[in-house]
Amino acid sequence: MRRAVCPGSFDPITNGHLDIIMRASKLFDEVVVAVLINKTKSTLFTVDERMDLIREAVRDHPQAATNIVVESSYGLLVDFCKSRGIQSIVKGLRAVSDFDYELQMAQMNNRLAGVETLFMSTNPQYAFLSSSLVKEVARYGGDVTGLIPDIVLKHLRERLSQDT
Ligand code: COD
Repeated sequence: MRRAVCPGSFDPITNGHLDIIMRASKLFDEVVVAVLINKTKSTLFTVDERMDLIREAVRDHPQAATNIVVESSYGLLVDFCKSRGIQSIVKGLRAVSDFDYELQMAQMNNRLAGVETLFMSTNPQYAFLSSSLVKEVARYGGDVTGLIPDIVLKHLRERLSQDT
């Protein structure tokens, strides 16, 4: 079985993430979306909330795929890959600015465990998109409709209204 992981913080999932996940699901038998836990990073949504939002976003997608599973992991991504028999990591590349760090991580992950990283070019309509920018814009009242799945938009608005 060809299995790949799409790793990230997903705080929260954006349409840029979702586009990569859906495209990866057409290339692999199974795609595991892994929410990586970084205890030094504060997040707006808990790990469980982020996983639920990903599941709902995938379910609501017009091309909903049944070969996408969502899990969480703590520690090295390559250890997660080994424990699940995952041979490939799929990452989205937005711009040259992503490339340096992504290349470093890809080479380190290959050195650590022989896991391959495959890069997919972002859909141009989401090239400027990141979870942090979405949160910042939404926090100050900007409209992020169309940049994140509708279900995420609903939860983001609720969460930010509790924060103020
Ligand atoms: N379009 C396309 N792809 C996108 C977009 C977009 N608009 N936005 C993000 N992406 C893709 C990128 O590939 C990105 O890497 C991925 O989605 C996840 O994005 P984020 O922002 O949710 O997640 P990050 O960047 O915080 O995730 C970093 C990881 C958690 C993947 C990384 O830190 C990691 O692997 N951590 C585990 C610990 C580890 O193994 N460390 C050693 C690494 S060598």
